Amino acid sequence: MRTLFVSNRLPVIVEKKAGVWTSHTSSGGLVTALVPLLKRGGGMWIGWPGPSEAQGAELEGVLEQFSEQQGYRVAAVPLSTQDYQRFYQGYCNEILWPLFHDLQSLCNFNPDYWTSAQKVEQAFADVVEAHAQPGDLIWVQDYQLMGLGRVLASRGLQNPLAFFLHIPFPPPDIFMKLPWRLDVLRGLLQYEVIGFQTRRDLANFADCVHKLLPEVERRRNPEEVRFEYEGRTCAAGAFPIGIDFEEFAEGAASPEQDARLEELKAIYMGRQIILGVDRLDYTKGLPYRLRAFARALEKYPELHGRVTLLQVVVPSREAVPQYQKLKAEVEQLVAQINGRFTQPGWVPVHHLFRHVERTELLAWYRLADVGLVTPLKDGMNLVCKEYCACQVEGNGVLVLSEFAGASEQLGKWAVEVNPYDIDGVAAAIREAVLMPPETRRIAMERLRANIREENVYWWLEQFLAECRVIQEERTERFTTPLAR
Ligand code: GDG
Repeated sequence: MRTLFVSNRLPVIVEKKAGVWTSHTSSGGLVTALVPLLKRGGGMWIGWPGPSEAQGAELEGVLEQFSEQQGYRVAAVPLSTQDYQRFYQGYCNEILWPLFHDLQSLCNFNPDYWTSAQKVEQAFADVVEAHAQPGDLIWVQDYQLMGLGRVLASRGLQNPLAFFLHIPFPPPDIFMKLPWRLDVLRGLLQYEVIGFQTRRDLANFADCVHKLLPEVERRRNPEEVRFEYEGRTCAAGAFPIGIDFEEFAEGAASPEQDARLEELKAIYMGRQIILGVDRLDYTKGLPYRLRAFARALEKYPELHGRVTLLQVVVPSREAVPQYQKLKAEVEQLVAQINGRFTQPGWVPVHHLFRHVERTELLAWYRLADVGLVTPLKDGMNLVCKEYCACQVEGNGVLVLSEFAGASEQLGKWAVEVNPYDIDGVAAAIREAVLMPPETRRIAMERLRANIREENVYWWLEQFLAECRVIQEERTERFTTPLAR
């Protein structure tokens, strides 16, 4: 089955270098996993090419060149500046993102954003329609394009439609705040397969359908929930996304990394490194984490001089005021902690506000004695999986929020925390730092085995297998009466 993969952003960065338009692929586990599928099946990736200045024929030329270089085709959905602002920055980042992470007080339910979202969905549908061939699987990615299934179905497109949500799905009392809740739910039910990251999200979705659309029939099986709506069947399941484990593990164990590790160890002089790596985002729980670290230093003086918190914060969504406020709050907390606890030769928090090169990131993942991953809510969280994959010596301890999707798979071998519980996270930091080597080794071995097995290729295969099952059932339903 050929796949048309649709996401808000294309995996391509278009830029002008020395007066010439160039393009290169944006890296990431999802791209790595999907590219072989696209190359093999002759599929295509459809999405917005990002805020580049290239337009019309010029843009098409760059993307044509990109398609030839990469061995799979891409097609662009152009968006005007106003659509970008109202749809992406507004509807996606000021409404869906906070609401789906249970932070409804941060939402700005501006009705113009919704109007814009519908316009953008039509623009995506135009491009999908122009490229879809009969039988192609149309696989839509993430919350930005939840409504695309509805538009495609209303245009009479007969292709199988699938959707994967990378972020959490909220429980009914939060989802109900969305003024367009019925449109969104009805839209999702147009997909034949919906993938969520966890059973928690699947259960929340099923509860929302039950509460808001009681007429929809549903059947709960152990692994999935089936909904019957307007003559269509929608199968929803939990498909936790993984990483390319081998790529991280091998990258972290390379000879260059051995050398870099020695350098870093010399710099940190035997101190335990507690590592945090996050996009600047209020869902990642940075202020709570910093307060918990301060609390740990306050309550457990034995940690003084013995630990360093290395916190990488990657700039993100800088145009949104809440993100500017968060940046200032993080900087203030870091300054307060360092001002209060620094001693000659020891600065407790090393804070980097920038994107870090991948090779350096792998070195830090390998070096760190503790991976501190405490989002307030997260669809999955890949950082915790990458950290464990890079723990080639197997000595690290994962401290993990119970509200990260990853806790369903990894929680039992991590030190689990409620990220809002400052005393609890402080105690977990101490527990992790003081954990005996044998206990660390056993837990890290189990974590790594799970992440190696349930990797990004496993995720892809599970999801596509479900799509094939649903397709076969659909074909049977349509052909059986004729056969009789
Ligand atoms: C969404 C969902 C879900 C970070 N800093 C640097 C850097 N990174 C890379 C990490 C990791 C990625 O960014 C972050 O992934 P997360 O999963 O933690 O978070 P989101 O970006 O919010 O992703 C999330 C995910 O989709 C997948 O379904 O897990 O829940 O919110 O890969 O390595 N990479 C480099 N330098 C950095 O400084 N090179």
